[in-house]
Amino acid sequence: MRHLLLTAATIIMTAMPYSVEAQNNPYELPDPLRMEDGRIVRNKRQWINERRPELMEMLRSQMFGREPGADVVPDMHYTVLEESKDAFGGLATRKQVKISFDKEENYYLVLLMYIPNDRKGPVPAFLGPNFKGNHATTTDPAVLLPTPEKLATYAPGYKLEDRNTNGHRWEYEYILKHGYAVATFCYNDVDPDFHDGFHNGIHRLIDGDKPRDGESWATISAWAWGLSRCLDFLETEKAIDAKRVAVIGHSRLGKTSLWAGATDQRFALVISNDSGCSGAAIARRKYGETVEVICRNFPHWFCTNYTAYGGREEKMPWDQHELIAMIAPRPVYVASASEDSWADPVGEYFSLVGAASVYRLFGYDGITDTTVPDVEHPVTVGRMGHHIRRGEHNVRLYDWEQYIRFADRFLKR
Ligand code: GTR
Repeated sequence: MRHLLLTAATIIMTAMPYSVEAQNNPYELPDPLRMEDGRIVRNKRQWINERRPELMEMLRSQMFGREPGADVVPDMHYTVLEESKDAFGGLATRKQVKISFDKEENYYLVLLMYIPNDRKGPVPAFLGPNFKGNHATTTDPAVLLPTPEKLATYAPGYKLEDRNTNGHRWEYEYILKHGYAVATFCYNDVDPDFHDGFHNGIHRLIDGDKPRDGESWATISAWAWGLSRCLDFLETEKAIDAKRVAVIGHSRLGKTSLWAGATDQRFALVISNDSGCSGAAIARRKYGETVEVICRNFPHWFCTNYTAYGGREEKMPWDQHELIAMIAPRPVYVASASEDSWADPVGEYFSLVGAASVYRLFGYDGITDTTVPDVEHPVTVGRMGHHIRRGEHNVRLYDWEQYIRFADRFLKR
């Protein structure tokens, strides 16, 4: 157990189970309920109509950039590439759908879905991007490989992974047996994960050679946009209840799932797995990865205005608890791993605590305990969930067990 001293809004760390380094950086978190003009938000109507739009504007203009809507791809269409009822020995229907963003199908992602066959009516689902291709999430030999043309658009030197290299992150059979569908696509399909000045991926189709500025959307926001387009598709998929879709992502894709949950309120539940810096972790703690480091190493992830906060986190007019607050009143789950100090598990926990006042406005309890829970002591309070898995930066069965337990409370009929 760790103990924290909480004085006004200042949090000082006093004990450190996750790292040998002391974290002696006192900081003051912005109050999510304080408007820019100093007024305090008193009720949910004020939050919805005034404060939330103000914060969204801040996050768009200063961090993720301004994402377009669905209207920029009027020719979006869907093609079923493959469908079979025999996945995992008959446990599920596998469906692979090409979601094309243009008429010529030069820009597309392939959504892999597994839907439990044992169902009465539409089922809830988990939707999340993957890193290495759909085929890398499973042993299932029927999962299509990316075409050589598609592969050539990914980062230079990107190799076709063997099947199942990331299978441990996608516990399909476990998820399906619990009554959920699951849908995934390779994030490179939407925007390849390297910095090329935004000439490739969905940016090329939507922005062409349009000049960019400090607020132009970047890659995380493109991935989140892709998640919303998948949800558009799921709204047409009869076997899945699009009103009960949990968006999930790990690490950079956990940052993405949080932003997708913020920008698209159709997502019924949001899960951040080890999202760390610029995801769930409080930036002002400057613990593990910092804003400066992330902007230097991954200049394509955020809008360029964000770089101004590198080394000046205390000057940020927001902090990451306010990204969590954007999800309110929908259920949110933040997970960490005990060895993942780069992602700052303590800071990830405190963003939940910092967002609790917003959930309160809606009449829901949140996590408010200022003692960080022990490793593998999951906590659910009201519409917030949290755990710290023992081990490394990853997604494991333990994580899925907690996500399903949490989702069962909100997405099951
Ligand atoms: C790291 C990066 C993190 C995290 C991680 C990942 O290199 O510093 O912010 O996103 O990659 O996505 O696995």
